[in-house]
Amino acid sequence: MTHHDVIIIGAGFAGLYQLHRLRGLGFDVRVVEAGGDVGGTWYWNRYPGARCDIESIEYSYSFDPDLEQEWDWTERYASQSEILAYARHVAERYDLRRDVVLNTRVEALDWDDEANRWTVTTDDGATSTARFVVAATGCLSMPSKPEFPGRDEFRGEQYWTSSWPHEGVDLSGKRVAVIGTGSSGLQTITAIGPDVASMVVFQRTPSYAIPARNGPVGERLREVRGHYPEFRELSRMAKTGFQCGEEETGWFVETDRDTADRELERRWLEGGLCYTQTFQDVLRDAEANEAASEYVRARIRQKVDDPVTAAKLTPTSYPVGAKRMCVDTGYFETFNRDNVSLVDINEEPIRRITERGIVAGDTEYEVDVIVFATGFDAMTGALNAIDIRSGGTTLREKWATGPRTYLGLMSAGFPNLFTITGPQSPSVLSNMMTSIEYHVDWIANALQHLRDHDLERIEPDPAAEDNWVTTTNDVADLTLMPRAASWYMGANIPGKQRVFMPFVGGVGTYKQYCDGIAIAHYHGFELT
Ligand code: NA7
Repeated sequence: MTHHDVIIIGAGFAGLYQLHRLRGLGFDVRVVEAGGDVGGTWYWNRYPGARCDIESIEYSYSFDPDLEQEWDWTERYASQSEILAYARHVAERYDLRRDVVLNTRVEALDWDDEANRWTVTTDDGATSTARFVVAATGCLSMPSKPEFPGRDEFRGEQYWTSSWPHEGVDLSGKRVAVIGTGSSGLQTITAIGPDVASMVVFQRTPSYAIPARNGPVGERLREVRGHYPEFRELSRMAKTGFQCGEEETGWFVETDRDTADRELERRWLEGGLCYTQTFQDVLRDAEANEAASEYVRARIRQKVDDPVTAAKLTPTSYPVGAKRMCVDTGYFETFNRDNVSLVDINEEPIRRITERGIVAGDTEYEVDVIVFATGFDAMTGALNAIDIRSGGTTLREKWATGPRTYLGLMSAGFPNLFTITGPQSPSVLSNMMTSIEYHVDWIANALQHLRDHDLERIEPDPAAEDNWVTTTNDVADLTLMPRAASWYMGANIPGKQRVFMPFVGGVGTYKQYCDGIAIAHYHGFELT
């Protein structure tokens, strides 16, 4: 049985950087990755049109100024293939692959309270031990595959956006059904619309989508490269871990209506996820939110020719931003095509899948291909898939009524186990790159501190954890975010406890909090 100082689970952007940082500090580290290559999310999600919706100048590592200068992004929003190429480049450039074991899934973690170490079991039957484990397992990495009766009978092809075939799929000239209209569904639908013979989209909840206004990044990249350190510092202190010109942002309630409308239009024309930052109170005040929501609804109605289809595509049941917003490049216009139609499954529920297609309401929709874009068991899914045991209990049992963590970094009773972008940290409400780098650095500093002080164990004090859980819930309740049945709430997974999982207080605030705790000798943690 091999022993390491640290075993990292996952070789996405979090795992790769954690390896680099800890190796630099002289730790003996091994990364275990289920996929056939590095890249995490960007390794698996290769469906047509897959693209990041955070700008490439922000969605990139900041830890090495040379890397920032040498990697050329081509577009404002990078495509999946470009981001995967970047992950591979990083793996090569820092010689990371020699410590990464691919095609191997971690199945169990067992804490030995005497020896202060974890036993890690993988799906090849092997076990190894480590003083520390870092779960870099991702927030949207455990696909949700809802059961549709009769699915096995379907004679055509079936694909999940979350595990798209690597050899690619030729959909041209085929009759295609797409189930799901979140970010993945939107991108797929927009990309394949012109190629397929016909497409029927099955929608449960319409999405708010803001135009991407994608294009070459050119001049902007050159400009930012001239002052990247200052640029990154602003992103680290921003609410979402990327910049939305927050310093200029006012409050809707203090703004006259004409000015407010002009501001919404400005943000709409700028494009992208900064839209909900138009005013400080969009995600907090119902009136401010309604103005922002209504602005998007009006734009959707303008884009879609058929009023009935437009009405179905227009979200009215929840506030903009309370579910993950989408960024689109012609999604709504796709429904103006003659070969594309929409089924609202609230009106026509999916009854079953047959050998020929999908029966919804009283109609059988005959298709050659079904694409499932049904999302993920977010934030806790990948962690709960591992049998994590300590002191006679499992993390899954502990989290049965919702995740409990201190700072989203550790969970009491599970010593020496860190979670990068874990629940109750800003994670999915932020630029993942900013949040990942922050957690990686925080964890690296903590391990260095332990080593320097001859300590071998760290875990949260249960009282500190209780306070953090209360704080995250209280902060969420100050916003409109819990007012939608979203995957932030676990609402997309039948039977999952509904509790708002990410920390909504902002990336900059969170950083100050965690920095302060580290400086105060890891206040709220027990170090032994
Ligand atoms: P999402 O955003 O969770 O979208 C999944 C979609 O699938 C969403 O429209 C769901 O409707 C729909 N869905 C889920 N289950 C069903 C069933 N059983 N029947 C019909 N429709 C269903 O996942 P994505 O992969 O699109 O995006 C994930 C993240 O990637 C995204 O937020 C960005 O961070 C990038 P619902 O809304 O739950 O009613």
